[in-house]
Amino acid sequence: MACYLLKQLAAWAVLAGGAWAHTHIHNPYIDGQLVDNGKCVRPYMDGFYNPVRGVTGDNILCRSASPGPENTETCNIKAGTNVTIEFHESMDHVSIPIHPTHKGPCIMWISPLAANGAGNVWVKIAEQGYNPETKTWCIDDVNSSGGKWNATIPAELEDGEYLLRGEIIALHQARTPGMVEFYPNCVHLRVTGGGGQPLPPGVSIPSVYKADDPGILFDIYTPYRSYPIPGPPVFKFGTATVPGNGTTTDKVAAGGPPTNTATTDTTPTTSTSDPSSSGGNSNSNPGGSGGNRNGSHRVCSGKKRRRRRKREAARHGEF
Ligand SMILES: *[C@@H]1O[C@H](CO)[C@@H](O)[C@H](O)[C@H]1NC(C)=O
Ligand SMILES: *[C@@H]1O[C@H](CO)[C@@H](O)[C@H](O)[C@H]1NC(C)=O
Ligand SMILES: *[C@@H]1O[C@H](CO)[C@@H](O)[C@H](O)[C@H]1NC(C)=O
Ligand SMILES: *[C@@H]1O[C@H](CO)[C@@H](O)[C@H](O)[C@H]1NC(C)=O
Ligand SMILES: *[C@@H]1O[C@H](CO)[C@@H](O)[C@H](O)[C@H]1NC(C)=O
Ligand SMILES: [Cu+2]
Repeated sequence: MACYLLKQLAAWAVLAGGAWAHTHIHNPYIDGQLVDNGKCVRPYMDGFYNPVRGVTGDNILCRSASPGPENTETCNIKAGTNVTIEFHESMDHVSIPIHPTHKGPCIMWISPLAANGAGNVWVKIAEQGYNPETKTWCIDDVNSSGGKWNATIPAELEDGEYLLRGEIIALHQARTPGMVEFYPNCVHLRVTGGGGQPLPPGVSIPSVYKADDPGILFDIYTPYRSYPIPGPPVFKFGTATVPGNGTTTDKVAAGGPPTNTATTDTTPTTSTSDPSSSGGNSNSNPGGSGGNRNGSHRVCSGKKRRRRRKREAARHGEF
């Protein structure tokens, strides 16, 4: 009861105090060059900065005004170079990127544009979670770099048009089921100069996320050593995940057939809850994930735990 009340207070405090404190991808940068005016980002939904709450929330794919590719330009990018996404609270690229109460991972996915985001098409190309050495989350880094976060377009990728989905997952209320916050936006990219290899089959979004994934139902106010980034590991050409076994990777012959069985796991329940999951190879964060929590953090009982939680919550500015 007390625990329930505390959770509710926390939720209300954040809702009341931080209604504006959300974020959106304002601009991409292609190989370091700013692409201004939201060009190549799918048109924003009304309330462009609002999160999508829970794994079944509306607009979780791209938070876009229309589900189709209309009204979006496609930006050229060379395979092997970086795409940078830039998060900001307001409709400009000078405002603060994201409120410091927000903690959580960042993920980038790509899929063939022709699929328009539907089906088992999404391949994870970058992720960054929690770094236990520095005790920082990807969101902290995003904020301190002015909102920017990078992924490298694989050099091996075949030329063509792709939909890039960049997302931040904010966990400040994620200990309450259904309250995790997704901040995705989608960018249209035309890859040139690539190595000719097609994307492997991917996962479907949002069904890759389950409400009780350890990285979705997560309590940042009880102590943690690690954080399991949800979804399959980052895909790298030349490696294949073993279906059904989370993040185990096998080398396949370098330059192997493009039809390799490099399937990202299409059975997300196993891939995301596998306790042996290492969280995969983060694109830019050596301590990005790893390990797993066994769910005990979800238990909400005991005076001591409640006091500690309250302290943690206060320190994190949740109240
Ligand atoms: C991201 O990529 C851009 C362009 O390549 C580069 O200028 C910037 O330093 C990169 N940032 C990080 C954190 O790697
Ligand atoms: C987030 O970024 C803003 C703007 O750069 C900065 O003023 C603020 O101190 C940062 N917050 C944290 C917690 O790093
Ligand atoms: C591209 O981004 C990655 C991180 O994703 C970074 O390690 C690398 O230095 C960046 N490359 C350039 C040329 O900035
Ligand atoms: C799954 O991974 C474990 C630990 O790495 C390994 O022992 C096991 O053989 C793998 N199972 C399959 C089906 O590949
Ligand atoms: C979960 O963690 C607790 C505390 O570390 C431990 O006592 C318990 O045995 C673990 N349970 C499982 C299923 O690993
Ligand atoms: Cu917010």
